[in-house]
Amino acid sequence: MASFNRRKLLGGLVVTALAAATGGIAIRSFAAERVIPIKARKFTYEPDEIVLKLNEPAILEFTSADVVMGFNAPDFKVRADIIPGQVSRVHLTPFKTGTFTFLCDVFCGDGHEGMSGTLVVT
Ligand SMILES: [Cu+2]
Repeated sequence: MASFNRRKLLGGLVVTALAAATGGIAIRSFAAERVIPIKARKFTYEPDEIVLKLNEPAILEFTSADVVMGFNAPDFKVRADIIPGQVSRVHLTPFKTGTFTFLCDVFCGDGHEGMSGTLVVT
């Protein structure tokens, strides 16, 4: 009887420790992800310069002011469709520093070719 109670107690401790560990990780990653709202409109992004920190997770939150647009940052192999009435989220943890170009990769009208922005990772 005594050994049974002991096992039960230990089992309970393991479960509690696991819950605390996973809960802790979830809270930390949530807090660390900086959310950056970006509005796309013909033929620009607002802001058109995004500054991120190396190895710091960020969520880019895109909305469109008019038509369907795209976001493509080839240096980090991330892209998204930006659809009016929706929020498009791109998770990006920059793994290199520098100044990079992102661009619209969905034809959105005359001026589309020049629709780009700058991603600065410090
Ligand atoms: Cu475009």
